[in-house]
Amino acid sequence: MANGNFIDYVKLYCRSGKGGAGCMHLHRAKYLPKGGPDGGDGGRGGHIILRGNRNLWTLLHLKYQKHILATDGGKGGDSRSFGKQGEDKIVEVPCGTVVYDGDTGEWLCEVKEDGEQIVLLKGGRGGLGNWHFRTATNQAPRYAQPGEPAQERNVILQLKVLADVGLVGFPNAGKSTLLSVVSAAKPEIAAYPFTTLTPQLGIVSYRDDCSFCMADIPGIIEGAAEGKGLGLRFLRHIERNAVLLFMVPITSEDIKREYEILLGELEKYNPQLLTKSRLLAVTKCDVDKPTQQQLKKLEKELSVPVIAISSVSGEGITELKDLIWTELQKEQNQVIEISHLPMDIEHIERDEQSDNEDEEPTTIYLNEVEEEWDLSKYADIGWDTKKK
Ligand SMILES: Nc1nc2c(ncn2[C@@H]2O[C@H](COP(=O)(O)OP(=O)(O)OP(=O)(O)O)[C@@H](O)[C@H]2O)c(=O)[nH]1
Ligand SMILES: [Mg+2]
Repeated sequence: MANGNFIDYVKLYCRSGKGGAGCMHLHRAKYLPKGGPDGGDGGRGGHIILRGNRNLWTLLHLKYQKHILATDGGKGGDSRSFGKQGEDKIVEVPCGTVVYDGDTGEWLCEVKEDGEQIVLLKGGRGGLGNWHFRTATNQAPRYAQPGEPAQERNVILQLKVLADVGLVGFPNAGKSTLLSVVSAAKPEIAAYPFTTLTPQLGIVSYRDDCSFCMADIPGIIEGAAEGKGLGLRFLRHIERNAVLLFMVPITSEDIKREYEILLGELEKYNPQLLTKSRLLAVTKCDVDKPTQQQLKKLEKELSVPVIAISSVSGEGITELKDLIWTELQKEQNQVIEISHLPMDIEHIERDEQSDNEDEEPTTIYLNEVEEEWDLSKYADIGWDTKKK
């Protein structure tokens, strides 16, 4: 997928449908001038529903769709007929979409699974028709309930891709090369930093029928938390990975220091990231072979499993897959819950300025009856509220 097509942030204005008004109607037929109240109920307004879809993996389809509006419920009719129900608006989103309030940045909900549906905004209930209000003392109620108002809200959808393993490393560490070797993904690979500009996903098949998902994110550098390099914007894509695979090339001057810098940057972004299982792969081991003692020493100093790999010669790749699989099977890595910090909407690292200036329709729905009831037309048939 081309880089420009990976959209992981959209801001939308959503509005559900308002409920239809109940009907005020008095039945009248030939030889039956006082047929009684028979106004039907209004229909429910349409909901705004988010639905997870595993076939999507970007929010691109919503990029140019700024307003999502469900339709209103229809008014009730005479003969106790119900108003039409408003049409629900179903918004398909990739699994792993997190929803924030567009004005306050407050976390609202999260769509995790394929087919999971979340009602973001409820449609208003339809009002009751005057048939419901008939009593022994008021046999001709000349009022009906109005429909409930619609709900409206600005929301921000942010995608945090759901993968099992996330690759963390400096630029040029060989992350994309590993992904291309173990999966069918075809990320861009080159000998210059920041080749990868958007997250890439790959499905790694393991042994017979097993597989897991691997996410390659753009390289991180020291000071990323202060916005250096591509910053930490993409780190949210590893927030929900069960295992983090750190990658440091053997050519690095100080593997330990490089690992610690990466860890420090992750901590600055979200300290919860440090609670995840970690593995360290020393990459490019075809260039220079580390000794067993060196690896053991690293393992001890950093208290993390260390493995030497080479994507070029294939050395250590099977062992790495075994290691990742064993980690993924551990019980503590099965549930990947993470609390989503509220979004700082003042400082979003996005060029969405123009979008924010979009004029949103300022529709205010009050609990009002939609039409004035014309009572005079009933005067001549003897239906009068003053008359007992
Ligand atoms: N010799 C050798 N070279 C490798 C190996 N893995 C990657 N490289 C080379 O290292 C360079 C960078 O590889 P990438 O996979 O693009 O690195 P990256 O970590 O994805 O880099 P960014 O996307 O910029 O963050 C490329 O020139 C690769 O050919 C390896 O196992 N052995
Ligand atoms: Mg890359």
